[in-house]
Amino acid sequence: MRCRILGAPEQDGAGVLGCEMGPSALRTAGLIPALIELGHEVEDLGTVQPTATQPITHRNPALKALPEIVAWTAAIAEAAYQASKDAMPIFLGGDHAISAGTLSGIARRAAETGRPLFVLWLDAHPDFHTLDTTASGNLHGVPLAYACGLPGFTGVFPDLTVRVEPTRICTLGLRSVDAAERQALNEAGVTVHDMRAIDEHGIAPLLRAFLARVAAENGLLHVSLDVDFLDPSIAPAVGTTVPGGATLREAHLVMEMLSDSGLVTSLDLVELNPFLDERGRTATLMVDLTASLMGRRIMDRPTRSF
Ligand code: HAR
Ligand code: MN
Ligand code: MN
Repeated sequence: MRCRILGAPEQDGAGVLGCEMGPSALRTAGLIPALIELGHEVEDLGTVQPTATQPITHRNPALKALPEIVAWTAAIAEAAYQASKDAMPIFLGGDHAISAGTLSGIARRAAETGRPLFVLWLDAHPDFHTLDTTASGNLHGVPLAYACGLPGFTGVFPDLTVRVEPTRICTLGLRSVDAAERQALNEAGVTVHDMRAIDEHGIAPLLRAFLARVAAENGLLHVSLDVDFLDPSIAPAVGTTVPGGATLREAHLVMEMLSDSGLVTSLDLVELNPFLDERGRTATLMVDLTASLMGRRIMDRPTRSF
């Protein structure tokens, strides 16, 4: 597989500073050698530069760093569109607001291929606020809603060329959902597998059903992996830890099933805050999970299946 690495050191979307160092930490933890070791062709495109900021005012006084996030979104969307032409882009965040750009750029690319775009959102949070419903004003809480074309972004965020179809999104691992998000997720028809569902059914059948849908429709699959999908005991380097997250084994299983499916066409690694890490363990874990997604195995498997 040919991969393109893009650093997006955006940090103003999170309430805690430090995600700016995320791409460096992922590189330091050996992301690129790990991919090469697995036989992939890796092209490192370096760091996305945000466009110039313009003053923007908004009726929601809580919004933080709106001009900066808008500028990042425009630049990342264009970079994502370009990088996804003939390779698998891997976006190194940066806080989760980068996905406003990655998703909109990938959706534009997908539309040209004529194949439907599916999104797997691995996160404690759905990040499904609009600019009007967010109470914290931290814009890493809005990217999925923006990419789906929910109301209120028009004229503030960059216009969407193509929106992501909410019924083709599956969220896995949710355990911190605000009331407005809950309602919006239901109305939009997003598939939600919260932590309770994972506990009741196991993570594999839930993921398998989604992958079967993607395969049946010959879809493209964008995976967005937020560090806080993982339990804080194994992944402390994130500003928004939520107890009760995915275990090491659940997370690796997800990655291995994704790899076996052969369906993943783009990837976000987001919310890593190296300032909060312990001797690089979270960065190292994110690299290990990426390696599993990209083909690393304990043992060969007799058949390729998910
Ligand atoms: N829903 C909360 C808010 O809007 C928390 C959002 C946290 N988002 C992330 N990315 N850390 O998932 O403020
Ligand atoms: Mn998130
Ligand atoms: Mn999160």
